[in-house]
Amino acid sequence: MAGLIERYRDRLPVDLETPVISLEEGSTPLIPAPALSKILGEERSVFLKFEGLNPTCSFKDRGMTLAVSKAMESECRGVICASTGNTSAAAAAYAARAGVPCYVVLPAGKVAAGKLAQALVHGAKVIPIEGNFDQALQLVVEIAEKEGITLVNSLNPYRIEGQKTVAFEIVDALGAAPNTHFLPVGNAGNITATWRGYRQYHEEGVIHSAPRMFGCQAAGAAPIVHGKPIENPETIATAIRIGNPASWQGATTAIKESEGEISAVSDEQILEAYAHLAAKEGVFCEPASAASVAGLLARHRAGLEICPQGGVVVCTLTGHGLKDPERAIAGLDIPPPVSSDLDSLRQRMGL
Ligand code: AN7
Repeated sequence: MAGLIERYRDRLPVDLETPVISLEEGSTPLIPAPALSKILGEERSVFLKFEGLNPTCSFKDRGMTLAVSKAMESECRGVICASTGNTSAAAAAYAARAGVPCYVVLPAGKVAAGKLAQALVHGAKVIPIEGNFDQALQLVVEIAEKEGITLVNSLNPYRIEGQKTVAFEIVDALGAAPNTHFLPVGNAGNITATWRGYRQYHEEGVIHSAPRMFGCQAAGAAPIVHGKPIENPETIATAIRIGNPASWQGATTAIKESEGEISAVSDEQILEAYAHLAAKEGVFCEPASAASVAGLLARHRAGLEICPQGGVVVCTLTGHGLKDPERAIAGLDIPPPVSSDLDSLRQRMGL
């Protein structure tokens, strides 16, 4: 399957001169979630758009293929981003592919191991700071401007343009828009982009209705819910540990236009959804991704309307569970070995 620039070329700001830097991103599966569908009942269907199956294992590849391709169209000294981890992994991979230097500025000690490994392996210059994501973003915006290095955070408009293709794929797979779409919100680029994709298909007449958009922030990092920036955001979902989202306005527009909502989910609710997805649906996503399903379950439990009887709900699972192996095994016991004979094995198997 070709990458998303080739597949959606007519709907993206590229022309035949644009060098395409692609790892064949997108075309991620829309996986039915029967256990969640059963919880909602009344023949509602829940689907998981599993963005963890992109080349660097998160949705960030969609924006990065376009941002780096456009950067290569003009003179490019290198690319830079601040990141809670996934943007840096994608930037590092696409920069490696393009053959340009990549600088990533990260909150020290707050990036999951898999993401840090990716940035390092792809040869990015990794710069941890004694500060959080919001401070890192301020710094990179300033240095990108002063040094003429291309910023590839979602302030770069091509990031959002690339990421809107997730909505195209969902509609292309379902043959219509879903009724409702849940997704995690950190810097709010993805909710902005996903809504833009639905709107574009709507304006083009590909779909005749658009879904209600439900954004889910972690309770300790929920500036949009509270209506003010959070100075010291905290959550176990480190990917969305963001206190002052760059695309705040885009998120509020998406919610208003789609008659959706932004809500906060606790770390406990996130971990419950994370465990449900792994144990009941067979899908392993990272904690931040599970915020979408946590938001769905919270809304269901509160008895609030999700979609009509027989309706369709999509939850974006933004990143792969293997990004954060420490979180995955936290609180679990790794069993000690048994001796290598059948009796010991049988005993351990509980037979
Ligand atoms: C798995 O990598 O901000 O609301 O620097 O990695 O578009 O920010 C990551 C964000 C959700 C939130 N799920 O998306 C970064 C970064 C995962 C993420 C989000 C992120 P936005």
